[in-house]
Amino acid sequence: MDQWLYPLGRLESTATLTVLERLIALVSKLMGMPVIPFQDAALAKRPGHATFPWHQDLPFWPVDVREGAVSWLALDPMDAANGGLELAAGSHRSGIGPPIDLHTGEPQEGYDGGPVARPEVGHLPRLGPGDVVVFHACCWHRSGPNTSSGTRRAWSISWLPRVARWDFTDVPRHPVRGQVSEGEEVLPWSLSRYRLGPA
Ligand SMILES: O=C(O)CCC(=O)C(=O)O
Repeated sequence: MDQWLYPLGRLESTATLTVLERLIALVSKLMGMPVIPFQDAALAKRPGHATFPWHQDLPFWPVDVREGAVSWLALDPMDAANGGLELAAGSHRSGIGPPIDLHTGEPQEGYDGGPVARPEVGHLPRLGPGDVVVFHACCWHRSGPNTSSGTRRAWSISWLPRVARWDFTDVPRHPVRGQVSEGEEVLPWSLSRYRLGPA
């Protein structure tokens, strides 16, 4: 899959900011707490692109909280043939696991915990352009190979509770390191990165 980190930070489009503001309201309601966007990515799964293995997103995030959400907004129709997103319903309840190597599907090198139970069955929501699915950042998800002739694009945003702080202990190589300070609130960075109004 091709990925571009922080596309929103590079765009001048006010339409995109309107979508972001609507998503803030939606995700805050679903999470039952005020949330802030923390990173976003444009995703393109082209014909021939392979499986993206089962993983959770939270283990990749350099923060001190154990809660968060992901909004995954389809930009093209999505189905099994073009490598649609699959979610393992209820899997967030088993808590946070290790970061998964997205090439091998196995825990990243250095993981010395016990065996990792990965889901066997996924639920693939059928989405059209503009539809969004929101899931807990500990929900296991994957996508299959794109066997169709078209590109499947999406825009995903990661969301954190407003009170979250940076913690790079388990994620020392995150790209945001160097731009922020350990222990500082994520909020000011989020407001400035996403050009949102004052808190
Ligand atoms: O868009 C996809 O196929 C999967 C994306 C994903 O799992 C992720 O970005 O964490």
